Amino acid sequence: MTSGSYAAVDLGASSGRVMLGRVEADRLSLREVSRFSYRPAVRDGALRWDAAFLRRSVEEGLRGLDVRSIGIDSWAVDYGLLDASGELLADPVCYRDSRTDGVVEQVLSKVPAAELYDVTGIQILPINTLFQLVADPLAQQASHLLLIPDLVAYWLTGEIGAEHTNASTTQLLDVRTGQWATGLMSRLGIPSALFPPIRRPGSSLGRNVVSVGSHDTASAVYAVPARTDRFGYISCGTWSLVGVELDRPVLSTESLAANFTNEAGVGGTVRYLRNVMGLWLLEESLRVWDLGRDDLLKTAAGLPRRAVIDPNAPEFLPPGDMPARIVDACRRTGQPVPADPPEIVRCILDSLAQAYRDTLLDAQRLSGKEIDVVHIVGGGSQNELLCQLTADACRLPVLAGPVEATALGNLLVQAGIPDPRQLVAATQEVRRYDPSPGQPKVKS
Ligand code: LFR
Repeated sequence: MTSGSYAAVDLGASSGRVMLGRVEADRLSLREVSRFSYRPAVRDGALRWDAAFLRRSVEEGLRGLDVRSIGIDSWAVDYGLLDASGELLADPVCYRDSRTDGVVEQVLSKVPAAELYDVTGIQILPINTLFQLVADPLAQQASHLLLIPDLVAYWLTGEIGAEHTNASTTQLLDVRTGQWATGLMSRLGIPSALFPPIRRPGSSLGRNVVSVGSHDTASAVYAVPARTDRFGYISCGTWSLVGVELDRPVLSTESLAANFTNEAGVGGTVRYLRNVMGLWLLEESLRVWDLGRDDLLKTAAGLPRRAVIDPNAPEFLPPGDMPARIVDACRRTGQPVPADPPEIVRCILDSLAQAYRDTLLDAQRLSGKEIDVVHIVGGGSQNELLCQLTADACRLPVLAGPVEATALGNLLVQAGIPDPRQLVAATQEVRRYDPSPGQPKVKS
């Protein structure tokens, strides 16, 4: 390992940050040096990210930093298309855009789900790059496709490549070989020439940029402060990524039916998990209400559990009036209808906790890996009510923190720390939540 200062560029769904980290054999500290907010907006007929704003914000955030190297991570599946001269053809489209409506069915009529899963090991979600590309008219015109962190790395270095952990989320990577699934691409009319060579976390890109687990979830899982391998994790932000870490993928029919994914982790691990819609449900609701989050959470903590929705229902994916959609889902399923914002917040958190429990039970059943603790990392680890409800639902202790797992995982790869989880556990704040006494025993 190399002690020193490192920069982590961490781009989320609603804001990006440049973090400055100091890594030593027994110390790990982190400071935010710049934060910039953005939201995808409808332009030229689609919900798009503002590439020029992202580029400017990252470059300004990094200016003047004295660091050994820079690592970049972001959300998965979205991409920019470049022309032959290396210019973006258009602003990248956000995975929440409706262009993928109906595309899953269209693709599955050409390549059956079982085959798609056997080749890629990836859960079938309409957001996946594969479905976005089939719906993208520019795909036939472009010369290169770069996933968001690879696009930022290209702006900083001029190098093109596809980092492995994030490339796995496209559903166009062969889970066995770790290389692009070109046979699958040609059957779907996706030009394989778009895809640059795969690079692994830890490799150097030049100009001080080092390839990290560029999928934010891969970086977050790398920094889970687990002290044993019998743990489940919830990487909890806009999405909640819920699962276990494995040495090899699970590609069984049962696993496909349960829509579990085998995303690539740092260091050859497999992130066996399912996406749960996550704090998006809360964030979108808060945007409608314009009420204080802390007060709402405090009131919600004093309420009983009443209605529970399926957070993964497709109707919750697009932006818009989230409270109305939640109320409607409760009414349609014949449950008590939440009457005010605190009741809706309580419904969201109870629904997430139940989805976490179901997902962790499924992960154990399908993989054969047993867990006796649940780690919650990311922004959601600060939500005390959610952590307690998760401990109660899972009937397992929850260890919450670090909040900045993604940025830490990014730095730890750059520094080449031999035992990253041990360093995180020894240096970062982690809070424990035990299941409340007197709760009924969970049946799987
Ligand atoms: C989390 C995340 C998830 C991915 C979703 C969409 O930020 O990267 O892992 O499924 O965003 O990209």
